[in-house]
Amino acid sequence: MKIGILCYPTYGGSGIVATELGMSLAHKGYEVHFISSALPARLDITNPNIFFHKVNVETYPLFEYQPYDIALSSMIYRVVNLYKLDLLHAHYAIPYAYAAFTAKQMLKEESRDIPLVTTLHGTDITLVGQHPSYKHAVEFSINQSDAVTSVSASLKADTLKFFNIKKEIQVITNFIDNSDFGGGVQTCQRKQFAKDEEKILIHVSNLRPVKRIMEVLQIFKNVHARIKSKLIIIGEGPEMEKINQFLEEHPELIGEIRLLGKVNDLYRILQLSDVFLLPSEQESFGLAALEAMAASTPVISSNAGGIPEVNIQGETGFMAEIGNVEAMSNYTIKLLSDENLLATMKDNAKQQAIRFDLKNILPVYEDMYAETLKKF
Ligand code: GMT
Repeated sequence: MKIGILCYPTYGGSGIVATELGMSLAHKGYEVHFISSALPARLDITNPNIFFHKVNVETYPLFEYQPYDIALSSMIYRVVNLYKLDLLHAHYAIPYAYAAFTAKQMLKEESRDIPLVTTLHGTDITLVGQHPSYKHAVEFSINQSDAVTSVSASLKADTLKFFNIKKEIQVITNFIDNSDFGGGVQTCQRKQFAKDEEKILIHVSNLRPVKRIMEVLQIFKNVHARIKSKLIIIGEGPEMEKINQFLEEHPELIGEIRLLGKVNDLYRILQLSDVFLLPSEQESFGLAALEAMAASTPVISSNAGGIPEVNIQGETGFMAEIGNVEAMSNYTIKLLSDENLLATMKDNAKQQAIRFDLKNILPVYEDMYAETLKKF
């Protein structure tokens, strides 16, 4: 089967899921064509079954804004024609499902068509997709798709609540390839970040307001007052300025907080960590939390959206109401001051990641593709 994957190339969760899925399909022998504005961050382009098609947006003096969506739908149409694709899989409703619908219309002009699967990832439904500028286009794109999946039961419920959806939505949860998380931790690596007696707290995100980064810092401040510890923050984004402001107001914490930006060997650093902080305001699933669990790192989080489907209260970590910094701080202190509890939760976190292993989820995607093609 030849599959076209439409996704964001950046470090955001939807792009990561799309890339990991595409690479796994390619390893199984599918021909996978990525259509995106840049090479997706984790894409291994050396696999002969993987193709990348960059969407080029021509500039023109008349354009106040570059019409990316038009360039995208034209590229989808061209790739479907050139490589004789069997199925399109859009990750994130806008612009991908919307542009794919337009490409399908172009094909229909020539009495052809291609099935479109749309996977809803989160903010396309709960945040940006709610905006009046996009809402009707999101609803339309979902209803025009031939199959629709969502990454959690919570996101499915939100989609049905916020939009008038006429299509069945199948929940196919996000997944993790646990084989990427092998190997023991070498002390020298840990020593690069903390002394032996210190615990390591970590947060990984694209530092958008929805991640509530100030709460990550406040939790760390509370924990640090009680437990010898360091905080590692991985990622880049608009809230970075707030982190700098916090450090200006708390110069005593400057040496205690490491800002690593975007890193490629994320797994290695997760494996060194003792607890992952995720106080998000919204989180359809929380792939970052699952990645932490795959590295045997328990999670202290809010209970937003789909997080309770991933982080099990008192088992793989602890959850508190969104914004309850005190509870999240106390849970972190409780976890880090009890070595037995920490060891148990590290094991439990790994077991939870194994439940979400790629080998369990990939066949569900394959069945869904086969079923979609059959019905088309
Ligand atoms: O917010 C992000 O981290 C990026 C965003 C995206 O769509 O790229 O992530 C969403 O999709 C991820 C993959 O399915 C989910 O794990 C995240 O929970 C979800 N983010 C939100 O809902 C805020």
